Amino acid sequence: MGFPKEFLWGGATAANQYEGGYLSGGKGLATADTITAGSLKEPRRIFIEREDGTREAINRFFDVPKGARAVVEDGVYYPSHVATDFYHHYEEDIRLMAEMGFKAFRLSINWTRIYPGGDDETPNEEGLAFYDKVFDECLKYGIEPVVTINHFDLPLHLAYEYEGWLDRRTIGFFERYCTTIFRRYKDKVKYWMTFNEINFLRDYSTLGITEASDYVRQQQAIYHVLLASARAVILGHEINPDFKIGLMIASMMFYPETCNPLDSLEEMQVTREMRDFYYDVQCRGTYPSYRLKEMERRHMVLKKEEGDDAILKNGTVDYIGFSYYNSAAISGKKDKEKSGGNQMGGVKNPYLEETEWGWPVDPVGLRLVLNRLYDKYQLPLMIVENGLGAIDRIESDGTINDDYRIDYLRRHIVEMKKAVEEDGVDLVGYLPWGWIDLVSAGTGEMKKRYGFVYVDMDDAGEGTLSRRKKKSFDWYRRVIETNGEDLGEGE
Ligand code: BGP
Repeated sequence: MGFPKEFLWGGATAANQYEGGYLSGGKGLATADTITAGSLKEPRRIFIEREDGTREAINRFFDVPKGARAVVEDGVYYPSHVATDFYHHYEEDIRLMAEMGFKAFRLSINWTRIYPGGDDETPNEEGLAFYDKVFDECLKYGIEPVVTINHFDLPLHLAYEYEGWLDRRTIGFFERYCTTIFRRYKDKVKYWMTFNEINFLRDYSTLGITEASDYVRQQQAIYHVLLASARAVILGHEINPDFKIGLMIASMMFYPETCNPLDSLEEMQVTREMRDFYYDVQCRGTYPSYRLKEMERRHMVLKKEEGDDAILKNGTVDYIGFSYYNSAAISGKKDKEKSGGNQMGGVKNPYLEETEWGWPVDPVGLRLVLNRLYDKYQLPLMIVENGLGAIDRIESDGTINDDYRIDYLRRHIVEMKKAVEEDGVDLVGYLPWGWIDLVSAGTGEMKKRYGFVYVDMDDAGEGTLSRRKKKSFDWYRRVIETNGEDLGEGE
């Protein structure tokens, strides 16, 4: 009973929030490098430059008007530029992972480190060599790298010259990037994921398109992303048939707020639109009927090429990677009090407490999601993000007693254990988010910390970047050592 012997315990990160070195070693600029810091109240922004040369800062999720483009503004602090500097700390950090007994480490490769402009003919050797060093260091300790090929960043040049994913040629550039990294790392990396939280790619910074909220433009760009993902799976298997190539979807559990059938209907639609559409395409290899009907109603005809259907069909994934932080209650009524959540929220759920950032905490929701996904898609599952963003305090004796984080993780592990032991879900790994402190994707803050390891860096980019273990470090080390049997007090 319990977790399988080869269960992948570890932790997760993403280049744009962790790596830093934003122009080091020949790296090009990515859309993520143009997003400012924000907070729970102040949105992250991007400076856009219009055709007439005027500049203005706008909410990063708002539409960039046609002809305008995101730029890096002088004198503005951009959290991705240094982040928590994995670029210069990778040896120390991987040693810390090894100390905790990590079996796996999820990181993303920065596309712009390999192809600085996205459409370059040849890759940047210095960038490739950097990840060689990272993977070698992991393998030295028996840590399996789990690689996200694209995590919320896009070469800025592709946004400027091609409107990013709106242009079909971007699929070709992505294929070139995938071919390069698959060949280069084919004996070092086995687990890959194509696009991080593919269900949240919908704005300029993730899709690279202006007027991104326009339905036709957005859907066409997403279609190209889905095709690119399928092409990556096909290519990867040609290069190394042993590769395991997965998807990555933000997978909250959605509940109807009440047993009013209208709430249920709304919940079904939200689940499809926000989550399952992406599963259906990437696991089943075809657009589901509800999406085809929706496009028909909106008079949208996808621009396709011959052979596309076969690409989607043949490029289905080997496993499911997903993030889970919270659930969301869905109501058919518009005037309800809202709650927060990972990139999207629902209405207030009176049964759940919320984090300092307003995200409902729902460990049972994790068990439900695991079961729903396994029932429906029958593929191995890997939890590649889960965790608590909270403010940590360093005590006068230098310790950080993050019992709240331990409590959050413990309660989620308890539920995932039930999903394995009692429900028979095929769960292969648990890689909690931000095993070390890094920049928040949602707010750009440093004070929203997730790590077992504290990094001395603040919201203004000030700090020594020194590392310090939190109380949760030893707790998680013990969890891994006992393969999830000893979860400490509170069980
Ligand atoms: C997911 C992302 C991560 C990560 C996490 C936590 O959406 O894949 O990149 O940051 O959420 O969210 P946040 O950083 O906003 O707290």
